[in-house]
This record gives sequence, C-alpha cells and structure tokens, in this order.
Amino acid sequence: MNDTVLKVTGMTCGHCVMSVTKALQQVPGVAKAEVSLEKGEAVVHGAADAQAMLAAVKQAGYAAALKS
Ligand SMILES: [Cu+2]
Repeated sequence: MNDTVLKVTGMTCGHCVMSVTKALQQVPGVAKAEVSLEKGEAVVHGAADAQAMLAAVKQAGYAAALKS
C-alpha cells in the first residue's frame, strides 16, 4: 500500500474537488483519494496504476501529472 501524489490543475471550487475525488476513487486499487484545492494536489492511497489515475482525472476534465 503506497501513496501517490498527483498534481492536478484546473480545479476552481469544491465541486471540482468532488469530481476529481470521485474519479480517482473509481480507479481499481484506489483505497482513498484526498484532493486539495489549495495545493492543487491529490494524494491517493492504495495500489492503483499511475497511468489509470492520470487518465481518470483527465476524463473528469482536469489536467494531471505525477508529482515527484
Ligand atoms: Cu469547480
């Protein structure tokens, strides 16, 4: 079980945070996603495929990149 930090751009409000959170939590292997609007980051707990997480965020309408 490890954490993955994603840089998410394009979020402007709490609704965006919810959309990104839901999108990430639907990815197989994701146990929990914590999305921060101020930081523009998503911390994902679990053992999901990084590319699948990025694709899910993009599909929700936001830009995502792996951090670090
Ligand atoms: Cu929004």
